[in-house]
Amino acid sequence: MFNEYFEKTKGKPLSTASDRDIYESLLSFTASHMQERGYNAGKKKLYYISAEFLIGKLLSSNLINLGLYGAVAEELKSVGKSLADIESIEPEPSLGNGGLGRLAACFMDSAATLGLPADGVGLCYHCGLFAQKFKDNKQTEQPDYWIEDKNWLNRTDTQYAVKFKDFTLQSRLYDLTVTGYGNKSNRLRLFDAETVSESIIKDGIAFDKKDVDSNLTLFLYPDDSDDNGKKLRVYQQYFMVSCAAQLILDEAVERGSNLHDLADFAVVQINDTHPAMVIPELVRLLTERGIDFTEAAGIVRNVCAYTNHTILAEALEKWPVKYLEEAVPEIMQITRRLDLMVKGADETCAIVQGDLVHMAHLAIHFSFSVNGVAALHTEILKNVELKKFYDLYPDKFNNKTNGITFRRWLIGANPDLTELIRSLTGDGFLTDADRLKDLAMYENDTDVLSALDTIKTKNKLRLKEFLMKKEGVVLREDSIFDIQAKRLHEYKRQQLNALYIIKKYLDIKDGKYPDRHLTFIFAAKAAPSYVMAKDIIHLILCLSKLVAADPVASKYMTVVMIENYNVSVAEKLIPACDISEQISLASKEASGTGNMKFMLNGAVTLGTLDGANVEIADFVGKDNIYIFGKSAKEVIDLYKSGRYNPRALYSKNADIRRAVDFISDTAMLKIGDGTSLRRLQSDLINKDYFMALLDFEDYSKTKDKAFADYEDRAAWARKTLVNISKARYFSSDRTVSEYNREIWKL
Ligand code: 26Q
Repeated sequence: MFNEYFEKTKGKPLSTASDRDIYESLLSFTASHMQERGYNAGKKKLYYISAEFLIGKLLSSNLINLGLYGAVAEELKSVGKSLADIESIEPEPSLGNGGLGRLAACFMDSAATLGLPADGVGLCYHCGLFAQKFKDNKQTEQPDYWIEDKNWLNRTDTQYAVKFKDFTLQSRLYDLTVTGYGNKSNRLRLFDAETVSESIIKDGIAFDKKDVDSNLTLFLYPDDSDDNGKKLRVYQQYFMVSCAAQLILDEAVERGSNLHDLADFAVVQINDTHPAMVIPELVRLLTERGIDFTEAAGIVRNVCAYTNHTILAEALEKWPVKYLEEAVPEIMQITRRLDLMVKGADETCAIVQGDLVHMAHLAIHFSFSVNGVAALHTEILKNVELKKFYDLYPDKFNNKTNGITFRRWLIGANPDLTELIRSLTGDGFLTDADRLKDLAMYENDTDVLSALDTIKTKNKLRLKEFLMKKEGVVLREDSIFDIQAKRLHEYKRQQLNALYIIKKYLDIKDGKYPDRHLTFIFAAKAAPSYVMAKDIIHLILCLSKLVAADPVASKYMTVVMIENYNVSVAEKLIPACDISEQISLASKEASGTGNMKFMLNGAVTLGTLDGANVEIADFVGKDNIYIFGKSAKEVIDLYKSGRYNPRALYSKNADIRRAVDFISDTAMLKIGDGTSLRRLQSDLINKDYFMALLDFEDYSKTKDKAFADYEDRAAWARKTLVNISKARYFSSDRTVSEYNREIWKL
């Protein structure tokens, strides 16, 4: 079919075309197969507002969902072309930082697949998350342009005026069709500012932060380390929610709402606090359209639902009153009036406190639903972090454990495993993840277990080839692949993993060799202004150089840090993984979703009882997961007591001391930057806010056990089978169905 289409539209045969020609033609071919459906039909509709949609490349995902992937791949193969090569041409839209943005993308896929009327609403950033480049073993940042002349965006005629204090910006809406499995589509509605200009980007990702009309939608989350950065974030957020609110009201009226009954026509899911200003903005627009303030506030409360994605206090947004007054004084005024409506005895629940606006408080008071993203996370919100709010509104709080779309993370990323599951259980699992249950009966089937092992090796070979081209490193497919791929953050504790690697290295230097070659893979970006995170990257890159240059150590281990981790890299890494590192300090990771992707692809988790790891452990049972470390409760109590003392651990425990001391060993200083290495070392000894030293011993012991267990190949394959089968619960189809049944009611 594509063959014909190409010849007809391009006037030449496919066999003589360049990959770029084919890629561009595939864009329009694919788009022409997407079914138009009445996007503003029906009554109630969901608006999922999010500052991030980490959608990743769309070509193969769209082809899969349209049911065209296999046929197109075959056609291309028959003329000597490879769909994989053509996919690699597509620039990746990295319109998100990590989990929260990727979750939004998975939800769009699932909502479309389930046939739910749901729009995603966000910003059309000209540059996605910065491109990471390593220089002198350190991270540097480059702008990441992703919009080429031929792209997936549909420019629309929809425009809104967004009024700031001193000026008004004109927006334009770009729609992106989100194809669900079986060609049921929804739309991602991305707003851009007409005045934005890429010419103001200078020197990496620097730009004039005061030049708001030229820079508003240039970047995803501009650096917020200085005041101008923070202000810009306020401008961005207001721009996003004002466009969203205008769109929501216009469409609801078109569907027959008189606005008093808005809650029957629209539900707004607020993805973390970033879009929380939609609350005062909706109130403003409703009053502008003649509804009185108190009624408007009540309507908005019945329309909005809020998802919390974080427990870290420093990630909870609090905006200085003066920023809001400077950018959007009317919104500040409305926020104060909303605050007065909820003023009770407890000052700590107030929205405006001193000179700060607490965005989470605004979102909780004026939503009808507040949810956490994993069972443990929701319990911590209810009983610790947001206890006062839970006491006020017990009925609002609910849990929705995260999920991932199996279309991208299984069918797309792991075609061989998909085929094996299909041959064993039939096609049902593609739309009904529960069918993965049927895999369980093969637990003792040696053919199936060895097929799983063969597939893993094949995926390792694929990764090997990819990394050979991308980084020039050579992996060994007979090695154990131990992978930690996620944003770089102290609470995720890549430093703990690095300390283990140092220990292994020193053991090898002492003549204690592992049974098998070990491959430690990291992939992570650090926020550009996050010094400690960058220090950890530096440590890992130095270790990787140290090991590579050591003739003995390199025989037993390899350390790789992959540059520029993004969705496409994840799709290559995850299917090749044996051990999935999910080692956050218990109580700190709200859920995690990488943990789900890895298990679905037959990796065994090495993790703490944190976030969704708790549910993973419950499902797979203790023989099929490696759990270590202090519990969330112990950690929370330890913080409360203020008694954590890393220096005491360092002094007492020789293993810890040996590993920590090595960070500034002369061998390391020869490779790395002493200031950075010493800063990290001193932080570990004196602060260690995320308690890496506390869990080090248990982590080492448990990791050694996992490596030892790997040698019983049949038993290991059984573990991977159980993990794949139990991953069914973590389908985002299940998550989105729960949101719909209990919150959206579409
Ligand atoms: C806040 C203020 C100023 C600037 C930036 C931010 C900011 C930006 C991004 C705060 C938070 C984020 C992203 C958070 C995030 O990705 N959270 C993750 O959400 C996942 C989906 O629910 C969870 O699985 C992860 O556990 C959680 O860390």
